[in-house]
Amino acid sequence: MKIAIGLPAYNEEKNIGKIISELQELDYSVIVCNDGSSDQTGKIAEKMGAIVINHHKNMGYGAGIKSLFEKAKEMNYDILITFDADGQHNISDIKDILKPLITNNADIVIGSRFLGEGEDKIPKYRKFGIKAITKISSLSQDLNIKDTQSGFRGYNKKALDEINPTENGMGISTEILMKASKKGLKTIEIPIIINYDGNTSTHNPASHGISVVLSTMKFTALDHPLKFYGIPGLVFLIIGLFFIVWTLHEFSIHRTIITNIALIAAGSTILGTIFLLTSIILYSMVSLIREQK
Ligand SMILES: Nc1nc2c(ncn2[C@@H]2O[C@H](COP(=O)(O)OP(=O)(O)O)[C@@H](O)[C@H]2O)c(=O)[nH]1
Ligand SMILES: [Mg+2]
Repeated sequence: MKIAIGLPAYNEEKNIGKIISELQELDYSVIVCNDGSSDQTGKIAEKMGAIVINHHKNMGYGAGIKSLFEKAKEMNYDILITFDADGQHNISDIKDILKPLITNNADIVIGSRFLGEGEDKIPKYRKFGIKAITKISSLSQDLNIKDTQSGFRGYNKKALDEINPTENGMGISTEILMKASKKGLKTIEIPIIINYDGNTSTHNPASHGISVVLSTMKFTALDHPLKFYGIPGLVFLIIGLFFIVWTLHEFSIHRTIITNIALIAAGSTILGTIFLLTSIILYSMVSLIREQK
């Protein structure tokens, strides 16, 4: 069985050398996606004999994962493990992620920070953030996964072939799980322990959160356009109608138009119409595209 460890890396010259050498000692193939780093990350990885994909500019965590997926498929690996290049993940946990994939008990294995004793090691504010993001990403689909944002994951060939991720940002972690759930792939979580010493985060938690919320909304809208845009559209139209009737009523009695009420009537009707049209257009487009596939 061909196994690759994929490291998404952005300015990780401090840690990447040590991680690659430890992985190589265990005979793993290492693929590094050097995502437009301004430091020596790419040079170090190449020198050490890792397979290196260089992005000419920084494109984001998701773009890095996409490149790792593509490389693993192109080189015919049976399993791809994604592993952070900042030293937060423990190499000794890799064998636990591999086991269910090798024995064919899962298509995707997530190293979860919220199972077992790992949870106590996470700083409080990070824990709150990760849990909030996980809640949001579970809202639209019944993912039932405790740590949707973990970057320590294993994918078998089936998962690599059937999931086609598109997000360039942090939203990719949720996107992959949503797509896996739709395709009926089996995803399981196993406990891991994360190190939180030193500088362990490139992006601030707020931008991470916003990126996940936006991409969850996007994929939910594409999945259920009628519900996502149609229902708010109808609500706005009903509100609009109510205010139109009110405006007419006032006019018939006092012969004046009350500006505020008339404005709400017009605004709500316009918004409702836009939402409804969007839902219908999007629904037709998505149906057409699905048919073509
Ligand atoms: N390809 C790519 N990798 C990134 C980017 N930002 C961070 N990473 C890598 O993704 C991994 C996790 O990033 P990190 O910022 O530590 O995330 P956190 O620990 O979840 O806050 C590390 O290996 C980083 O080098 C990026 O813009 N592009
Ligand atoms: Mg980190």
